[in-house]
Amino acid sequence: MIDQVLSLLVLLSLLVACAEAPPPPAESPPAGLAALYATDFLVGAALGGRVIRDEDSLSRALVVREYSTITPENVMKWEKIQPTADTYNWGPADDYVAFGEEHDLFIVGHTLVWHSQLSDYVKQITDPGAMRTALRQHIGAVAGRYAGRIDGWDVVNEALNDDGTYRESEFYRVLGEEYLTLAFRYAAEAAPDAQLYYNDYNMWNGEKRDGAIRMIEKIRADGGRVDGIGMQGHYGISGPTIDTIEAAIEAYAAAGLPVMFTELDVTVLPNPWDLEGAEVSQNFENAPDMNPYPESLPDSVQTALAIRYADLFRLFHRHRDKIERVTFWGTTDASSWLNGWPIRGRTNYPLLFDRKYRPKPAYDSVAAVAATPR
Ligand code: 9MR
Repeated sequence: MIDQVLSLLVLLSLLVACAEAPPPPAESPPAGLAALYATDFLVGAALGGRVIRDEDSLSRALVVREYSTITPENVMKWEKIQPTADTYNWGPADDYVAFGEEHDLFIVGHTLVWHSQLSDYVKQITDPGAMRTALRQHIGAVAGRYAGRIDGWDVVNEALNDDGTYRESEFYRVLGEEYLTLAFRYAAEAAPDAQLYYNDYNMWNGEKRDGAIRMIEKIRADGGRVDGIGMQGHYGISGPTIDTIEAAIEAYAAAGLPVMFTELDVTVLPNPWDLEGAEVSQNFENAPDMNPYPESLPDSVQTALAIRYADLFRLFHRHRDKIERVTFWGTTDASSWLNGWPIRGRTNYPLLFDRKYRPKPAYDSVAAVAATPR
């Protein structure tokens, strides 16, 4: 009898032990930066034409693995999507949106109203009524076509000078500041469910920052809906300082404007003119000392880039309650616009993936920031 009770006890303890046995190893956590920052903000990349046309399957795989949001680098710009008043070129934009939907990504539209890459027919308009019509037609057609599918639009891009005054764009010359409110009102009409953003470079600059806040307060007072600020984020290794970027994030948030970092990259090449930002009309002659790393990036610069990215992502993480998205301007160093600006034909290294699609030390440092208790 005692023996039977003992064996029953042994059997019972075995059953309990089995019940408490650790579960089989869980599947490894999802790879990629978006997963690492999933509770903080979306992370994504801009897609160039080759990626959108499915001519670069490695970049597509990289985007699907790493990111939760995409932006079209060029295919939705005015001159591409509506080259004349009555011609539309939907194909590449349709492919872009389909790719985002297929992979369940947050899809950004870029950009409805911008002075650059603007169709000639718009540049020729001088009559205010005709300009209002052109704006409404363009925004209505483009934002309307993707209503409910594009999650957020850069409605107006780069409307300000660095001192916070209005840029003398075609729109401004014909309509004055009225065009800003109209753009946001037409976008809200055409795509009522999309987030609507104002997007610009050098948004850390105090004068520009204050000008942007004044401008958006005016748009809002006049009945436009603005849901957030796009700080493009075309930065250098040592500037702008983390403190200046931080002050801007705080100022926008205090004005009721969540922040997206929309076009992040970090140039490592010489910049003797102290150019800041992304004024696309600036271009200069190439020379050997302007292109110091044509073959590969020295370790010291690779490390400096990794440290810069870690500093930026520590800042972003600290302000994750104010930041909704961080988008890199491109997928790999090979296709970055910074190989061609402000000097054509250079070899730059501004992103997290090298020319062979391999993660760089900067990638590891961004991933490590997500993994470290901060
Ligand atoms: O990355 C874009 C590049 O391929 C184009 O040639 C350039 C033309 O204007 O525009 C680049 O993207 C810009 C973006 O649309 C707005 N902010 C500045 C970006 C870099 O110039």
